[in-house]
Amino acid sequence: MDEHQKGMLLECASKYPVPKGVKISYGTAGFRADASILSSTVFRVGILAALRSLKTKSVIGLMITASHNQISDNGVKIADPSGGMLTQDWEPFADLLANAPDPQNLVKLISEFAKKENISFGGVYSAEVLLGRDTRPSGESLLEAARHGINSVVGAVATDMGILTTPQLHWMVRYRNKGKSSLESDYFTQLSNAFRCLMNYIPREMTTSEMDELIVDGANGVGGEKLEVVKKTLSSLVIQIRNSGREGEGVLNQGVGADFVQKEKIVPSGFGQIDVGKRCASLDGDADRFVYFHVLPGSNNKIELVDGDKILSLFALFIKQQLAILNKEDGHQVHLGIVQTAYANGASTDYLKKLGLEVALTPTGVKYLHEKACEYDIGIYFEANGHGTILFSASFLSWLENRNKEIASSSDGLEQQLSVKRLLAVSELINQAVGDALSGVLLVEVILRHMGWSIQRWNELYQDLPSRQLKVKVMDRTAVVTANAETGVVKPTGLQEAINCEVAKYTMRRSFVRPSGTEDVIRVYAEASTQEEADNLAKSVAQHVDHFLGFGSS
Ligand code: G16
Repeated sequence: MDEHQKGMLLECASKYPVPKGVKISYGTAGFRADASILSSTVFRVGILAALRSLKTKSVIGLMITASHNQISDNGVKIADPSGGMLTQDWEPFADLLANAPDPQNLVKLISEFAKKENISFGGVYSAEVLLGRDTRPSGESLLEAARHGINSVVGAVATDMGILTTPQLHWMVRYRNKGKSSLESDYFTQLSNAFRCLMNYIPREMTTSEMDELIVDGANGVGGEKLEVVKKTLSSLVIQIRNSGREGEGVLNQGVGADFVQKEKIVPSGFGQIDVGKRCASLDGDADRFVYFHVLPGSNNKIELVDGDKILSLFALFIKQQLAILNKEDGHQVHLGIVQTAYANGASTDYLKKLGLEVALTPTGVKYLHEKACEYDIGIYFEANGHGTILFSASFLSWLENRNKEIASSSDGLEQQLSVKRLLAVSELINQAVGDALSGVLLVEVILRHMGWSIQRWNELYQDLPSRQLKVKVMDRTAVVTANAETGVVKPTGLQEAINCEVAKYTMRRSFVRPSGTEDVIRVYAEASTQEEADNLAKSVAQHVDHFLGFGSS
């Protein structure tokens, strides 16, 4: 690193001092904290993104969002050249960078890291970073901090793509690096073309009830506004959007959104008895996850939740059907794999295994699930909270494309030809970079029509085991260390034994705890044969967590 570069970094970094006493760590999906303490972190992640761009000689994405967290929080996620999450190899450096106490220290770290990674400054390739942000009020100033971070690397260019959903930014990075046009309008065009294509391949006439409207809770975030755009391009889909973030509609993620609906299992604000039985979906704050639900009759606003596990099951069933049609004649074996986390409802895993599917388990976090799903010809991954997608390997896609080209001269029957076309359209509709609520909702809608199913029929695929999720505020969440895809606690000593004792009191039960990587809490999950048992098990495990690590309030 030459003196000019050093000088630039020192000068810019001095404008973004680290707040006193703050230690921040790279979590499940980047850095996340109260927005008021994040400027220096975001500035430094700007530098990191520019370094990553120099290292990979590719465009990198930087998204300002705290997704499902409360409005006063914010955060930063990085998209690698493939559009996926930042490589895990760089997470320790991200931690060091964010916590370097002063500009001199920061420059020393960057210089050493650049040397180790063979990154040269001021070379022929200039770094380029695409910036996006969600609708949080703190987003604008944090985006400026990121821009300053990027601009403190000689020659680096920051391109502001505006207010976006997180998956849109990931998609843009992926397509830019493939040399394709990657404007927001290209994203919308791709989604609507693929959706129309799949609708055209539905094997029968649709009944009027199948054309029923879908009601979407936009979490008062960016998703509602973007869905309005999609909606205008698709005449065959009737969507009513509530909690779209317009003035007076409510606060981002407050009593609304996929995280609220999935955890609380009650209607989001703006929904009620008037919606009983209707097909509803809920997006999260940056529209990277979604769940479905229908409202149950009664005054308590309870819902029947159709979560990420059931979305996964629907997708798996559809893909399996298409592959079965294709495999019929030439015996071509496609490796289809499913990836879940410990939060997956036990009934969903049983269902998927009964379908004959291979199911793998990873720790929480898209970065783990995505990596595992890449190992298959088609990998379907979903977290119960609604974050997931379907990945198609490059070799399987090119096999499909070739088969599609040869269709006119091949001996394939009509159904096989349609299966090839359907799978190709699914690979275009569903975001290949990261879980995406907009494309996910469109795929659910088209598959339900393909199957001729209502949301109630879909929900009957299997019956969820009763479960409960709680969170416990603790002094230091890093004190909990887990193993075996987060199903067992290694530290603090004695906590796992205490959980085992609670679990032993019930039949058909399971419970685990893990530190959240996005909120300052320990999460508790319990599953049992009745709701009362699941609630009691979760409560007693939460009390143990509080006893070991908390403030003693449970
Ligand atoms: C992020 C991650 C998800 C994870 C969620 C909760 O979602 O992308 O993989 O499930 O956080 O993580 P934790 O339990 O560690 O707090 P989002 O939608 O908040 O970006």
